[in-house]
Amino acid sequence: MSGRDSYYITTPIYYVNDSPHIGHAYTSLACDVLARFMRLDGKDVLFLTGTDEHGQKVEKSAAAAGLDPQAFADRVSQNFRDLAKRMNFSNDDFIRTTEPRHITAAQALWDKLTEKGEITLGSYAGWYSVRDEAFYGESELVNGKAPTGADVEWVEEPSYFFKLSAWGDRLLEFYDANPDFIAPRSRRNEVVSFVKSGLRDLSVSRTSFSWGIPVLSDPKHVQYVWLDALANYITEVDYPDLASEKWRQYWPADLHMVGKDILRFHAVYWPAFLMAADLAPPKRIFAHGWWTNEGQKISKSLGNVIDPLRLIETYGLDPLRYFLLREVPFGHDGDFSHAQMIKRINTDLANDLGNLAQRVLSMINKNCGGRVPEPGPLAPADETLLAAARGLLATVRAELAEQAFHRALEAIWTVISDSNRYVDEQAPWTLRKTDQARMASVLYVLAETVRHLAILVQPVMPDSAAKLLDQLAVAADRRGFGALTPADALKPGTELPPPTGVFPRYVPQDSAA
Ligand code: ME8
Repeated sequence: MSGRDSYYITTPIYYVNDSPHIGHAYTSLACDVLARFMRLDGKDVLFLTGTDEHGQKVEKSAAAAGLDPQAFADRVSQNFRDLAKRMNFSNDDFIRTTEPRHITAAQALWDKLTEKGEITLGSYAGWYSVRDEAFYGESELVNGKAPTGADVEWVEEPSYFFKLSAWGDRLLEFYDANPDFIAPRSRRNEVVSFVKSGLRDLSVSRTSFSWGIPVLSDPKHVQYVWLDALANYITEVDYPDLASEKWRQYWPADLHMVGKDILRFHAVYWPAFLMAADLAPPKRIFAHGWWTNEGQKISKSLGNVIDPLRLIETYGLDPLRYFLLREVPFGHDGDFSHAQMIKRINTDLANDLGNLAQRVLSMINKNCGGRVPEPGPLAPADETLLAAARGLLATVRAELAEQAFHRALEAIWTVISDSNRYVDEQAPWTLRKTDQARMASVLYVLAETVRHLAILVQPVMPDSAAKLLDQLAVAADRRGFGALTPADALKPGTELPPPTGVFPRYVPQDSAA
């Protein structure tokens, strides 16, 4: 074991019935930023994403594409791996539920639940939605459809059941004892009232199709896709080998990040399965909100699916990463708008951060011989700005502990505004003529502030931050948060490379967007 604190974070594993879109990119991006943040903060991070490849929905999509399910899954799963690369996600592994390691783990979990008397054979008659891969009670239907609007079909088949009905009180006790388990708070209340309204036993096997993990003791049955899928989180850490280093280091997971659509599976079924198998539930589930496109629900049939690759081509990767986490308070629903995207690029990135860095670096280049200037005695305004920069890590850490990306970024941008105000007030271009020693101090304070800002924006905009840090000649091993101390401050006299702009303005072209 590494001896460092660990941080295990997961994305949902995405169905391979569809191409990746902005919603998938969003969830994984949030995880990537947390994973990068925790690494820079000295933690031993395990960041997992992957694809969910079994179930009726995938089987149907494969048939529609004229492929056998495995060949179809291979193809679509690759699209998700490609997206992860293009989005610069730093996942440590990519899991597929068709891999032997996962099949072994999911079957071991099934056997454990059976051995504990938590799974028994019965028969299911009721409504099933293939799109949601979920069972619905008669009373949950709205105008003959699932509450999500998905079509349902009547299913009657022999089925194994998980005794979920017996877990209500223990789940409620668990939520009580772990008030931060479900976030945001409004979602927690939803889950608690769902559980309080009474849980029914859950059908956990299917016989009417075969694209799934076989139940070893009764191979006519395949596992219900959600039992199979959720198990991916423990497959990764070597389940059922509870003596393994990976298990001991990383389980329970620190955070399962999900969209609000799949909260119930993660916050109700999953902890019940785990507790029933004598395993600890994860520490936290965060259910984020839903993106719409210029006010409309995103759907294939409306033809308004937002392709993240297209957005990267148009706006650049780091601006997209910044926009997605800055624009909408994390946890709320959000609307994607090109106009807003352009506004953020031109205001927050080009005008605020870009302009600050560019002004400071080019003044140093022109007036200080291209070397980090030597500061004289610091004035109160200098101390105030440096203190604000040095105080940022604690604020950002506290905000990200609650997955409040927008507030973490807001805090960073407050210091960027302070810095721009300080440049205007101190007017180093005037000092150049009147007091060069004071100009050197001002430029030093600014460069040191930009060093803090660049280190702190690395999780969100890794490439752009690296360019800024290169321009400040910060060594590769001095870019972690451990370097956010006066001991690691820029050394006067250090030669700096010629500055180049890092955050260009976006100028719309006819073909853009
Ligand atoms: O549910 N806005 O997979 P899935 C925001 N395989 N996020 C969105 C979104 C949108 N418009 N659309 C999708 C599954 N998402 C299961 C998960 S986990 C053990 C199994 C994101 O491919 C969001 O994170 O349908 C949502 O929860 C997820 O994609 C659903 O992905």
